[in-house]
Amino acid sequence: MSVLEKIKNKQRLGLEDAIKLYDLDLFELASIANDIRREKHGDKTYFNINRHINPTNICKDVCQFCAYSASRKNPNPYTMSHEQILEIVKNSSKNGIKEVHIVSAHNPDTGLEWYLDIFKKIKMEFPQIHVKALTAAEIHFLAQEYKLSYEEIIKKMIESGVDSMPGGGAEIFDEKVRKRICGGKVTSQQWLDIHKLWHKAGHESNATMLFGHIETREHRIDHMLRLRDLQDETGGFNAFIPLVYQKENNYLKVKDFLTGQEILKTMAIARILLDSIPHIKAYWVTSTVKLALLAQEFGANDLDGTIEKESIQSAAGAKSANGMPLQQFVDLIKNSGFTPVERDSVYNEIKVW
Ligand code: V47
Repeated sequence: MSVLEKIKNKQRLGLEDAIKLYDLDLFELASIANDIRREKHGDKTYFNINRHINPTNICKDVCQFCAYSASRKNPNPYTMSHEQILEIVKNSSKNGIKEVHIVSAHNPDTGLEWYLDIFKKIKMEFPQIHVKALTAAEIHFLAQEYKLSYEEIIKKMIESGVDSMPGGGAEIFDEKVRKRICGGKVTSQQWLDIHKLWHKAGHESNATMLFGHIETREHRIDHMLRLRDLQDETGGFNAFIPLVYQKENNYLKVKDFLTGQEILKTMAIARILLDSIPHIKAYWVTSTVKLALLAQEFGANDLDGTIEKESIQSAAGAKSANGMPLQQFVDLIKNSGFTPVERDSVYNEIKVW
């Protein structure tokens, strides 16, 4: 049976068939992914009003793709005080944010309580705000640093008020590529184990994939299929987020960058393969806004949010340092023919704009 027939019959594709999807005509692929997107979500495009906070950039790990952590290339180490963080949340809450997205570097100087206390303080002062915090890479770092099990860290996160986990730290699961781009940090299996434990504890998370660096198409498919397997087991992933590699100020020597066509094909393939992950997020920060809007017709049904301040990808060249104003966000979705639906962090609908 051909790949197209298998898709028509709603048969799942394995690695060999999935790779062939890249050989399809761009618009044929778009049409398949768009049909699935419309069946699942109609013309709704989800977004949230959120604030990203990156409390420290001091990191014990050296990921080759990272321009954010304090290093020779970015010699501006900082660690925010809890007062500074609370002030940010206070100001952002006036703008109507529903979520804080807190991701840090792996800072060995702060102490475990520094990480956990800030969640407690945010929850105490702003109980209505959803706290999405700590990637699996951070959880692994904290577990190692403080000689605790993943289960113990997860228990402490939940007790401190963390509601959901962001999808960062997944990068590319293929072990060889991973060793070259971020050797020494959480392994692929550990990343998956941590999300599994988080899901088993009754909470939801997202999953990312960093692509467009030294990986091949096959590595991307392998990454998605490992996520699909875990999702079959736990059902805990809300969204898959393909992050396009940004090339400035880091140590990776990448010669050829992705074309828009390759990015859109990857989004569409994600929508086709990840049948059990409800949402595909076109993260406008890394795909560019224009491509993210186009991605709505290639399977993506979520554009993340207004963000307000973005430090990780903008350090590597993305034009996202100041987020995007709400009205502009809504207008862009509307003008591209979709219905902007504000959501909370776990995809309950809040308002159709
Ligand atoms: O894992 C680092 C990526 C991620 C670069 O869960 C880079 O809703 C591109 O976790 N080019 C962290 N990407 C960001 C993250 C995230 C972002 C948005 C939404 C969600 C969510 C999670 O940032 C890291 C890494 O893959 N990153 N450097 C770079 N040069």
